[in-house]
Amino acid sequence: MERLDMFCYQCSQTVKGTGCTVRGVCGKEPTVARLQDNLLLTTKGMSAYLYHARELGYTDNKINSFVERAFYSTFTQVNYDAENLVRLALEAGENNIKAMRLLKSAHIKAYGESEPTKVQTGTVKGRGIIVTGHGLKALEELLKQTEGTEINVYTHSEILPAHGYPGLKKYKHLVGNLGKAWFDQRKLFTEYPVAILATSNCALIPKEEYKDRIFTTGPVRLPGVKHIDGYDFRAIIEKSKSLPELEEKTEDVVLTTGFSKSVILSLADKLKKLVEGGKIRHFFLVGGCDSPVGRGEYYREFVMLLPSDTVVLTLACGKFRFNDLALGEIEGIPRLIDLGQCNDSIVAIEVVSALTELFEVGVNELPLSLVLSWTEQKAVAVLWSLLSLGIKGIYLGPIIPAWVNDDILKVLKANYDIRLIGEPKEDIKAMLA
Ligand code: FSO
Repeated sequence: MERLDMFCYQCSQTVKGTGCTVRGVCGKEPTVARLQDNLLLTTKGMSAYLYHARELGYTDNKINSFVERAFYSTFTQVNYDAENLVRLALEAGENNIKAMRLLKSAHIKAYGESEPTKVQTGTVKGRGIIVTGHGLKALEELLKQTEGTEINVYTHSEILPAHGYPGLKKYKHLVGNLGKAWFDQRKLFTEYPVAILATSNCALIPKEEYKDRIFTTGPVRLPGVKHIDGYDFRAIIEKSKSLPELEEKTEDVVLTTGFSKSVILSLADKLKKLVEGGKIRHFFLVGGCDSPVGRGEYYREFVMLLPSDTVVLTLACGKFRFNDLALGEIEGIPRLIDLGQCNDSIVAIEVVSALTELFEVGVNELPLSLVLSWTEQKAVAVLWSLLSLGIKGIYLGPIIPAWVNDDILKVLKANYDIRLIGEPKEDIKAMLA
């Protein structure tokens, strides 16, 4: 029987070989197909935020009905209209703002508003569980169930901002953070012989070395890995107890996370004075999803080269490229401000909107530049949110998003002045000019 090598969902044809060669043959222009891909990615990103909000009991039917419409618009032979697909992407961006707001408010209602918190890296003596992903609800349930067991809980990657929430930091056995962005996990999880809980996307297929001590929950499934339905974590706690203790080995790097909208707004008058007095020249929002491909080190070089009269706001796992740097302060204002997870882009949006009021200028006249990384998954939803707000001149990298072809790039450049990252030094010069 002939093997089905690939099914093209754009044209409903099966294709032999490793790549689709028929795009365009079905009557859809490749650009239309790519805009459909973009809409799929954007809606997928938004769905992740909706999932975590629903876990905490919050949902919004208007956003859900948009998600249905957006997915339906990516059906075979339903929408060939490139302009309409761009409009849908902008609408997805607007809905993603609502989804992020829903999730932020769910997090605040459940755990209080986060506060700047120092997070130790390295290990403390005792048994441990590493939690990776974005799922605060899963982390909370694990913290409750491990209380008094002498098991220490560590965050990894995007769940680092959990340390800032009063309702989570109250657990003394939430002891620190291990590792950086999501793609170091195969090395990290091999290095630390403890149990691991994966709570969301960005879980990698495990190595044999730790396959028997990693567990998944929520939407995550990994081949040959035990899955925990609901929030009964007895199996992972038992596993952790059967594993050796970690040695006391704290590292020198102490991370700071948990800057909330309220904290930033409480600094508004001071920020205004510092900007007007020439002490703060420019703000940068540097963040997004970290990519193992392309020139990811650009973001570290970029932040390191910034002049000392600038402030960096950051969020999502892209910050692990540089959040160990000691950038110091400008008259009490930290030069590196971690706003949280990728969904906390809503905090960045609200802070930017507050800055426009504070300085009485439009968003594109603010002394602010945005430098985003890897706009393929949730970050693509965030990108369209920013574009839907009319923000121009955003820098993208470290690779061109996969859904962008030359025609789409032309439109993004013409309508939104989208730029691609180049050399950090030259980019900084252009942004400050
Ligand atoms: Fe990073 Fe992953 Fe959260 Fe993304 S851990 S890469 S799609 O999830 O958004 O920042």
